[in-house]
Amino acid sequence: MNKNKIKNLRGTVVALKANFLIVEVDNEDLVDKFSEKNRLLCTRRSKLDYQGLFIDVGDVVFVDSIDYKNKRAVISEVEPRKSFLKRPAVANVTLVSICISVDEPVFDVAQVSRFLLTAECAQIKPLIVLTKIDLITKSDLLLYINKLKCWGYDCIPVSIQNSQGIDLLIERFRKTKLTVLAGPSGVGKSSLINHLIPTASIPTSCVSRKLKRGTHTTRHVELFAIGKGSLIADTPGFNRPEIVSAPSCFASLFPEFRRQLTKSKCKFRNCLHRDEPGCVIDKDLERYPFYRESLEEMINSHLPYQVD
Ligand SMILES: Nc1nc2c(ncn2[C@@H]2O[C@H](COP(=O)(O)OP(=O)(O)OP(=O)(O)O)[C@@H](O)[C@H]2O)c(=O)[nH]1
Ligand SMILES: [Mg+2]
Ligand SMILES: [Zn+2]
Repeated sequence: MNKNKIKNLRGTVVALKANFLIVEVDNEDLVDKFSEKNRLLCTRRSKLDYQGLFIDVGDVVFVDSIDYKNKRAVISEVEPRKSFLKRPAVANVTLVSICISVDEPVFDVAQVSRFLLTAECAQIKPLIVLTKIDLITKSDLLLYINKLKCWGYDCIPVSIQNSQGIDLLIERFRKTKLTVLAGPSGVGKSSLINHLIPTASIPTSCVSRKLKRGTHTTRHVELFAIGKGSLIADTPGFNRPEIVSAPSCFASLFPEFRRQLTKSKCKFRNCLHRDEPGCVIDKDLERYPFYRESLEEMINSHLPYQVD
């Protein structure tokens, strides 16, 4: 790195707005130079375009040509990414927090599984946040917790109505560098961030009575600071994440199948765990029908498979 670059400020892209990138600079000593947050509206040096570098939310960048008065700057360099989540698109993610409501919208095994599969594909360990637990009884909640445990996942049950689970969640997010809240529309991702960070003031809206689904209120990814050095991303909800896997690796994306496959081996090395003789996968597991259906869909699809 040459001397010139040391003078530049380092920061994180917290949002994309039209052709601009909003960068929050790391240096807290500069807070006086900004009226509130250390945020700058940035364009990018054209050399980055020539290098084919696409900058996304979560990217760590260096800015120069800083105009403190108008809060403008130019991005001159992007640090290599440590990870990248494709949808929602966020760079340098260290925790994917999948938000699932126990009701309004209803808990749907296939939908929850699709979200979990996106994290598994990106090789990022997901944390499930079970939201709106004020809407169900304690015994029903225990059923959900046990269900997820059988799939191989821990969860943090929360409610913004009675603040249950909120302290635990804050503690977890403050220990994490960059958490992404992902999940279907209407499960309460933005409401949760507003509850955790009252200054965030993100617009939220009610679940549609008629469709019993969210109304796609959040349209863009945005990062918020939650404690020193920790960020949390609000993202637009989407209802049916795509499964990107080859049929031969698909089973390894399910922790409960992985567990069985490490204990014993199927008779055939290329077993797809359908009706092959000597298959060790327990067909009574709750998510087996989902696995089987998705596998058939994958095999019958004429699209080329993408091997991860
Ligand atoms: N009962 C109950 N309602 C909640 C809770 N959290 C959020 N909600 C409600 O759920 C609705 C949807 O919340 P949002 O925060 O807009 O949901 P979202 O996940 O951000 O939705 P998108 O932006 O569309 O992806 C709002 O009416 C919230 O008041 C909760 O803990 N309990
Ligand atoms: Mg939202
Ligand atoms: Zn098998």
